[in-house]
Amino acid sequence: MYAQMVKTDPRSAEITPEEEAFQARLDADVKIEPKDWMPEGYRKTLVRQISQHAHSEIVGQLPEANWISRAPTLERKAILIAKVQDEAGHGLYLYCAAETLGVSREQLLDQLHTGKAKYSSIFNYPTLTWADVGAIGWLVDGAAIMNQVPLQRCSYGPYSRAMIRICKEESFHQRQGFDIMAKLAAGTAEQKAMAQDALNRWWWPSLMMFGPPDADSVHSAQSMAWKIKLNSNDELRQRFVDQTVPQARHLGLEIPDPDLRWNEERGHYDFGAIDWDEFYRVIAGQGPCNKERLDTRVKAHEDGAWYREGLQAHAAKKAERRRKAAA
Ligand code: BYC
Repeated sequence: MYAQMVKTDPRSAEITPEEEAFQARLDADVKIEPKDWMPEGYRKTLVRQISQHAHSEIVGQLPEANWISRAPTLERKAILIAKVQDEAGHGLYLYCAAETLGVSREQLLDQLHTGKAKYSSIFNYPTLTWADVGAIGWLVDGAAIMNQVPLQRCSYGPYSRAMIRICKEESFHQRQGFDIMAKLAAGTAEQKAMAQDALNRWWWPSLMMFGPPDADSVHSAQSMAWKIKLNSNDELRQRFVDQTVPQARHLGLEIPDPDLRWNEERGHYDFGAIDWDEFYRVIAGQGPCNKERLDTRVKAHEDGAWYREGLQAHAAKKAERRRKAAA
């Protein structure tokens, strides 16, 4: 379906003087701030991307949180708790960035809970063993960093600034995942097999995180012209493969792709075909864990209603006291 949609070059369409001035600011790398004029499409695209990103951080806590109670040592447990908490923080920075575009937190959450807004495909896969926590840190956070480092330079000020802190924390996450994999890969034959099995299951879904191939990407051309995206999906996917293959070799693990080979001419690894049918099934809600993830999220939101109400009542009381003191 996506492949059949027509992409237009935003610069070839007729543009108003306001739009022209806006594009000139983007071309000069001047950041756009919340109160600046912006085309409605720019605002909507940002809300879509930032909120999808925020939802991914929040839903992304679930597969790993599943292992907090079963982490193999106290140290691993403490590290994993810190990582999962970091993801909650990332969600909050990103919801705040989206809110600067005139959309409320309630609206954003409602879109997630009713299935209207997407979150990353990767979080619809199960975490079956402890090695999956390592593979998520190494591969999923690794892919996230590859995508998010350029976003620190994106054109929208609040989003680009949120990404700076997020990227710092994601690199710690990636290192902790690699460390888990390194320990397992250097352990007993059974531990090494567990690491290999996790790599086998997470490799292809990690490549899908970067989105559909450029030829089928609906939003890339416009988002790149607006500097909401700085690189194409395929470009970042290739960078990720090039960076990760030597890391797998260092671990003594094998990437589950018989077509993977170094291409001297291109200066990149060639890799096998991605199962895009699987990707579209997962983002359409038919992945292995979509229902479980959404049900868990909705239940957590409903269970937390009393707490949100309490916070609001407390804030209202404080404001009332301040008003009285000032009168
Ligand atoms: N999953 O035109 P395209 C993390 C959708 S990491 C689900 O190329 P775009 C974390 C896309 O939304 C993950 N849906 O889209 C890591 C669009 O559908 P709609 C979060 C996907 O936006 C570790 C359609 O496919 N990172 O948070 O130009 C621990 C066509 O695609 C996916 C971000 O969100 C996918 N993988 O490019 C915890 C980074 N890929 O919206 C947490 C910011 C595509 O028209 N986002 N779709 O219905 C981006 O950079 C871009 O949005 C993407 C997609 C590269 C993901």
